[in-house]
Amino acid sequence: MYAKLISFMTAASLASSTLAHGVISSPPRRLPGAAFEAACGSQVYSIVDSDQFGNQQQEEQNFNSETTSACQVYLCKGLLYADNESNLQKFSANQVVPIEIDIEAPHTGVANVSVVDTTTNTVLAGPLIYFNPAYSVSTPIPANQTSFSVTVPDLGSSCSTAGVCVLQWWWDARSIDQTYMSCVDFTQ
Ligand SMILES: [Cu+2]
Repeated sequence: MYAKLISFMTAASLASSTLAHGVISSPPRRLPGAAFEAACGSQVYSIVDSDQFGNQQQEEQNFNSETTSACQVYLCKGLLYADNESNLQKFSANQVVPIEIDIEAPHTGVANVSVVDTTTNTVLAGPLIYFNPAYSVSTPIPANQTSFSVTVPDLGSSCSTAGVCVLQWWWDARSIDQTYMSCVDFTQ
């Protein structure tokens, strides 16, 4: 009886550490597609396509001979603008952008949103917002960590070309070595 209960609990806790976790639900985020599959391989593609809430480490653990150097999972989880041209947003200087985060399972960590130049994987502006602790397991998640706004600054000409700039939500739970990213393509 006890053994059965314990094995059930172990299975449940294993499931919660491998099941997933968080994405931007609005504005439209980068999704997996053919370009991502070509860069990262079919196995990594299947993992992300079947569960978009997953973390970057899970992708790395599934790198194989199909995975190319173009698979940069530390940036937008490796998802690519080429698969997401129809999701491109336009944000003017100082536009206030509402962001919704869908958290499927919390993990205590830190999180932020920044403007990232995807051609160099450098932060152009931000963090525009920062949470510490973020999405804690020890308290209810504050509403302003899943529904908030950021102000996109004047980026000059840095983000005038489609596919260069993203708003990247980045959530890092060091305690369990899981990192989540979700990106919104935009021009200004
Ligand atoms: Cu998780």
